[in-house]
Amino acid sequence: MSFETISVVGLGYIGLPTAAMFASRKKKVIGVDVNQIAVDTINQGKIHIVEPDLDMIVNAAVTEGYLKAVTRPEPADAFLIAVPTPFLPCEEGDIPAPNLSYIQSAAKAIAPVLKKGDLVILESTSPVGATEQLSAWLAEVRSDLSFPQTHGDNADVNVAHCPERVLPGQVVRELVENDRVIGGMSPRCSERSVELYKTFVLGECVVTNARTAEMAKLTENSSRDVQIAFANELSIICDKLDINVWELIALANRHPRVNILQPGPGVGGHCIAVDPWFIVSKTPEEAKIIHTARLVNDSKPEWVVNKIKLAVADFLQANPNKTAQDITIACYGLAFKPDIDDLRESPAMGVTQKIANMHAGRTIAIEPNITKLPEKLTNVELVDIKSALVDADIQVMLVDHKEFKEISVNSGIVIDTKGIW
Ligand code: SAJ
Repeated sequence: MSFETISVVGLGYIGLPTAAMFASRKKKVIGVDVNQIAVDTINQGKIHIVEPDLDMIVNAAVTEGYLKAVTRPEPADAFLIAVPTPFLPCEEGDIPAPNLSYIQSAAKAIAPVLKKGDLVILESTSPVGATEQLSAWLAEVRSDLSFPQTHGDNADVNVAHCPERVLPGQVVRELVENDRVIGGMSPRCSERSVELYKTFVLGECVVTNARTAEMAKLTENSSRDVQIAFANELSIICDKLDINVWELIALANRHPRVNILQPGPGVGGHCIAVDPWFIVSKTPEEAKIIHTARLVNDSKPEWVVNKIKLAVADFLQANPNKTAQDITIACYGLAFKPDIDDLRESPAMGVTQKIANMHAGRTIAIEPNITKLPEKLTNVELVDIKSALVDADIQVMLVDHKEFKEISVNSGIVIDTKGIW
C-alpha cells in the first residue's frame, strides 16, 4: 500500500523539516502540534524555529497546498512521531530518567484515527523499549486492530523506530543525504518504513530491529560525549602539568589511528548532553564510562568558573590599589556551539551567568549571533568585540565563533577554553 497522506506529530526542530521534505516531494502532509501559535505560523507559510533554508521549503509547501498544520490528528497512511523526550524531574546528583509522556500523549491522540494498513514511526530519541511501549499504548486504545507485538508481519498496523540524526544548522541537507537506521518491530514494518523514507532520503536506509535502532541513536551521541569528555579531561590534566592541550591534541592526532576531539567549556545542546543518560538510567551498573563522561563534561563549566576566580585573584594581587569592583570580565560567546544563535543548554551561558552572579564588577558578553540578551541572563551587558577588547581586564573565550578567530587579544588576562587565541 502506498503512502498518499503522511502525518507528522510534533512540528519542532525535526518534525517540521521532515514534514516539509515529504511535502516538497508532492505528498499530502498533515502536521500536528499542540502549540496553536506554531500551527498558525506554519499555515501562514512561515516557520517558528531557526533553521537555514527551511522557511522557503515550508512556504512553498503551504502555498502549493501540500502541507497544512492542525492541532488534532486526522486520518493518514503514515504517522511520524517527533515529540520531545525530556528528563523526569530528579534531585541533583541522581541519574536523570527519560520522560515518555509526550510519546504517550501522541499515541493517545493518533490512536482514534488509525486504520488497518497504517504505519506508525517513532522518530523521537528514545530509551530502549520505547517503540514497543508506544505500540502497547496504541493497542490499549485500539483493541479492534492488531499490532506487531502480537501479530508480527501480519499486524494491521506497522510500527518502527527511525531516529533522526541531523545536525542543527544543516538539517535540510542532512535529512536528504544522511543514512537512516530503520528499526521495524517486524521485517514488514521495516520494509514499509524504508519505502516511506525513500520518498526523499538519498542516503542508505539500513534495516535493523526497533531496540537496536533506539540504542544506535543513543550510542552515536554517547560516543561523541565520551570522546569530548576525554578531550576535556586532557585539558584539565594539561593545565595542571603546564602543557598546551591544543598543541598536544594536534600532535597526537598525527598518529594515523588517533582522532581526539576538542575540549571546551562543557557540552551543550539538547542531544549529546541528554541522550547518554537514557543508557545510564536503563543500565546504571554497566554504563560506567558513559556515566563518567557525562559527569566530566557536566563539571567542566564549574572548572572554567574556578579558573576565572583564580584570574580575578591574580589580577588583584598584581594591582593592589584595585578592588574586584574595578575589574571587567568579558565572556566571548553564549551559544552552545560555534556560529549559531541557539543559547539553550549552553555551557557558555552557564559560565557567564555564574560569573555575573558572583562578580562585583562588570560582566560583559559578546555574542555576534544575537541582538538582545535573554531575560534570565541578569547583570550582564551585551557589547561588541571592539569595546570588549578595550574594556576587559579578564578575557574569557567560551565559543569559537568565526568572528572571534579573526581577532588578536593582547590585553588583560586571557582564559581561552577553545584554544583559538
Ligand atoms: N563539542 C565539543 N568538542 C568537540 C565537538 C563538540 O566540546 O570537539 C561540544 C559543542 O560545543 C556543543 C556540544 O559538544 O556544546 C554538541 O555539539 P555537536 O556539534 O557535537 O552536536 P549537536 O548537539 O549539535 O548534534 C548532535 C549530532 N550527533 C553527532 O554528531 C553524533 C547530530 O548528528 C544529532 O542529530 C544531534 O546531536 C541529535 O539531534 O541527537
